[in-house]
Amino acid sequence: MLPKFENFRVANGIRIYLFAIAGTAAMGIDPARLEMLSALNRKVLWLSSWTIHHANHIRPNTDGLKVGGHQASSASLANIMSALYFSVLRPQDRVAVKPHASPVFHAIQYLFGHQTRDKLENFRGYKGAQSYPSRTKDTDDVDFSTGSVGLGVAQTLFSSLVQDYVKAHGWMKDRPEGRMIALVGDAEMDEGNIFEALLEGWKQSLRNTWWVVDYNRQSLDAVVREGLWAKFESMFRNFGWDVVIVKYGKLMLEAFAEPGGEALRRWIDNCPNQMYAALCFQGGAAFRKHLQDDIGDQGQVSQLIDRRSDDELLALMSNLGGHDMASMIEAFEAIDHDRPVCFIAYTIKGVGLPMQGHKDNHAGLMTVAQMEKWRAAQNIRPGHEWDRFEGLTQDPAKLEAFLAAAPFNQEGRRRLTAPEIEVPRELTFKQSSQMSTQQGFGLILNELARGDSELASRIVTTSPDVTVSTNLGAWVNRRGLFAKAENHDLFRQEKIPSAYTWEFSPKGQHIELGIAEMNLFIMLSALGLSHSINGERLLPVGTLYDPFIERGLDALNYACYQDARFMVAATPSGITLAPEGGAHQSIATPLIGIAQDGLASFEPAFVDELSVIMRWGFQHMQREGGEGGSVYLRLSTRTIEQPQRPMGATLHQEITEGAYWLRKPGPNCDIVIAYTGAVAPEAIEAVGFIGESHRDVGLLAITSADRLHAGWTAARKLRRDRRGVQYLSHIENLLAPLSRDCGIVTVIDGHPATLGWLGSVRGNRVEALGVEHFGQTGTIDDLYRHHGLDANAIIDAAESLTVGAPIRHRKMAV
Ligand SMILES: Cc1ncc(C[n+]2csc(CCOP(=O)(O)OP(=O)(O)O)c2C)c(N)n1
Ligand SMILES: [Mg+2]
Repeated sequence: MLPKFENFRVANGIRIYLFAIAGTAAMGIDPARLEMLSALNRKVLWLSSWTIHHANHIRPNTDGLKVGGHQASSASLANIMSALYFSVLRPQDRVAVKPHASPVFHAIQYLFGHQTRDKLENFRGYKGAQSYPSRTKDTDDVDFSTGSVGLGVAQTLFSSLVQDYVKAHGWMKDRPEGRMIALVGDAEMDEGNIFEALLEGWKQSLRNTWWVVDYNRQSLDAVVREGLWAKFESMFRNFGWDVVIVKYGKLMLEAFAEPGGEALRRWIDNCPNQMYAALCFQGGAAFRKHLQDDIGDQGQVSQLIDRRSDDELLALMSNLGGHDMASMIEAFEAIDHDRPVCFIAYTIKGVGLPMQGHKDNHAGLMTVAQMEKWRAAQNIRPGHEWDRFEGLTQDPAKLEAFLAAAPFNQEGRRRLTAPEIEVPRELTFKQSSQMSTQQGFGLILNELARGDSELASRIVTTSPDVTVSTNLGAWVNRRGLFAKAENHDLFRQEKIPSAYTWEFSPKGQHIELGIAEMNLFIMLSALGLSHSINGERLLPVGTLYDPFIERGLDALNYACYQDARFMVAATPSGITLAPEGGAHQSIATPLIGIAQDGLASFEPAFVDELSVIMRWGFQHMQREGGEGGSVYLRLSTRTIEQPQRPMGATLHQEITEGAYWLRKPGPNCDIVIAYTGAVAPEAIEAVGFIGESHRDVGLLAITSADRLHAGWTAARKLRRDRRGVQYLSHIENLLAPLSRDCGIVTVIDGHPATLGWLGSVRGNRVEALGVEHFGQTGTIDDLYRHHGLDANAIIDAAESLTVGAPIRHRKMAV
């Protein structure tokens, strides 16, 4: 079915609709519906501007800081969002709102009755409506958090892929497929992660995704380059998207149909972005002058212009497609397929406000006088600014009924839930005496893949082209790769020997990504919200090389911010990946692990610890609210001797709380070695030498500096908040038997500050060993010696802490 647009052009076989038809009747949009939508749009524009104004000019300011908010960016999207939320969106659709249009979102929810006046009055204040839409902090059903531009956009794409995954696995049941929609700033499109996502979407046959570009041709600093739309258009088409350009509104189209209208259209098309923006700011008289100077000598155009007052002329020239309700509704409703669509909607930043079009309007605020004038113009009585329908001429009962009938609202709140998936009592693996944690990770997943637990059926693995090198191969061999269509491993069919079977099918449980760590984390973010978006729980496990966490860090932070639940195994890590060299060696990641909110970080030394941590992790990923979160496993390729030991409940608990005594300190302990991860053999060896002269030396195995530190700070806060409470954290309990004189040497293949804080727990002196400088290639021995992580470095550090009690034994060079 063709949309009833008046005009389109065909480029490479794709219809690009340029403008809406003049006159609503011909479009088939019920005029009464249009009237309601236009009225609500006016209200949304008012409420979003007023919310920001109130926060900046009316609410008492106690710290002198500008509160801020983006009136111009909000105005730019008010009409498009009104069209979507009040009419086009269905309950199953999910939206990522341009971050700085947050006030528009909250205004819409306020009109729906899902947002309180209190929160709007407290916009950007403590526990008020958030500056940028937040799934976790806002209370009005934000579908996807946004804030760091670009990430929310990509999230919609991956969320659509996840929906396809859920459907292919037979879990959608009767739920209709939703559209994943991003409202995108035109300058937001500069973010590279969007392009990375586009390519991945193409590879994975993306469907059900709409991106609506708010094409106001302004960024934060300036007016954007000419012709950007054409780059967008060809790029999106190149990736298999349909492109719909909504450039002119109804008033414009009517004018174009008048004698001389074609010349006006040509003038608009050729007007440079800066000039158009400047004229929008200056107003009707300025437009008249420029039009007359440029095309006023053509009789019919002059008459066309002269027939309009300055205000009418400004209204005409501001009537770009994105600000025209009928045009936007028509453009959205014309889509009758599930191909991805990019809408490029022409808009004016700050439309309808005094700062419209001004190049400096990004953070601009209306003055009190401007707001007063605007308020009066809209018949809004002082003291009634928050009244939902104040100043509208429509019957409030009809507006109320229209809102109640909006399709978006028909199924109530939008957060779905999913039951918890049972985690087996133990995650087993094939033991051997020498192993690395990375190898153990692969073995544990392999064992899960062999079984038929519900847990295994809900695990989805994903990796940015490092599936094999992070030991996911065995899992993938058994569980297959996910694709909407089957695709067999040709090497296998041709009987060419290979350790890996690369079979794609709709039932596969591994999503192979291209090399883009941003995509990995946004994919994990989308998979990790499936319980809430699709009502079906997935337990995503992603793998990458540890140093490249930093490449995807903002996306990791974003995923945690919106409370997505996933497990990430980062391997290999540190300088222990020795021959791989400096740029592959991660120094800062343990500190990221400590500092990243929503992420419990672990660095086990032994595979039995890892299996306990993974089991705990799968439960942690499913716990409600602040109790749960995501899990980061920092692993290693270093093969080390594995302990053969019984694992009782206490040890299980200690491992997940972050530490246990591998060798308990004796009564006269004056030195403790506390180690994390792959340096365990050096720590054990050093303790052996030290023990020759210091019999009571203790060896503390730290499986999670993050959990230990978090427990310690939480306990102190608890004691401060509730005086008299005697609660001690795990690390305080562990260190309690030590005397103040006991020194602690900490050692980790990562930044020494990760464990350096241990000395503050009970006032023990600390020597913190670790890596502070970019490394180089070499053997593990070479590099541990170079960075001071070897047994002798640990012994030297211990000696510096023991007063008058030298450590006589050292490891001999081999
Ligand atoms: C990753 C990131 N970098 C920078 C910013 C700061 N910032 C917020 S909005 C913006 C400009 C956005 O322009 P555009 O996308 O065109 O939106 P408009 O305000 O024009 O609607 C910038 C640079 C941010 N929020 N996130
Ligand atoms: Mg812009």
